[in-house]
Amino acid sequence: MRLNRVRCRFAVWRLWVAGICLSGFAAAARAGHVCVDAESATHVQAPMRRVDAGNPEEGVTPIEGASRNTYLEIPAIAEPSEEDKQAHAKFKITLEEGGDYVLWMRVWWDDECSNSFRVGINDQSPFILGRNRVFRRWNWVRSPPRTRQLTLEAGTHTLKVLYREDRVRLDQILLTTDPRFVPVDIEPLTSQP
Ligand SMILES: [Ca+2]
Repeated sequence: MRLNRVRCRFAVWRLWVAGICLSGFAAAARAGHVCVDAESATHVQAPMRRVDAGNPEEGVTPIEGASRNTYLEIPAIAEPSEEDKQAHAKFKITLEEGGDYVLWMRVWWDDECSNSFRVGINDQSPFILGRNRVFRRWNWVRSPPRTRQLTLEAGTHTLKVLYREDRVRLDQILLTTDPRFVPVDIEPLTSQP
């Protein structure tokens, strides 16, 4: 009798654990939806830099409220040189399925002179993302409608976030085939192979 009760409790516990696992990986398994943290870039070209708001380097004024408290920024540059304008971050993003994607980026702009990036995907010509008027708080900006560079096949793609202006920050990058999806706050990250 006692043994049966123990077995039953064990079975319930296993179901509970399985339930947690399934719900935990639901975001990861969603086809056509990928979210990565900006600081997961495979390469960051200065003067773009990684900022850990919990442990900032000397001279860096950190901004709170980023996913994992870490983000990328292009700091203030008084007179950007040609070398400064090469600042970028490079990402490898794997898509489970092909389709027409919408790109969202969680950003922080200082003002209307610092509110955009250029984005390059694979070897295609870059497009501009941003130029909205939400300043000095984290906000999501999306790619222009029908951006042809975002028609992507399944597989691994190279995405570059490139300099256009200084005093800009990038926290998360999200690609989705759902045109109605609108991220609001920090989004759950997707596991990447
Ligand atoms: Ca982040």
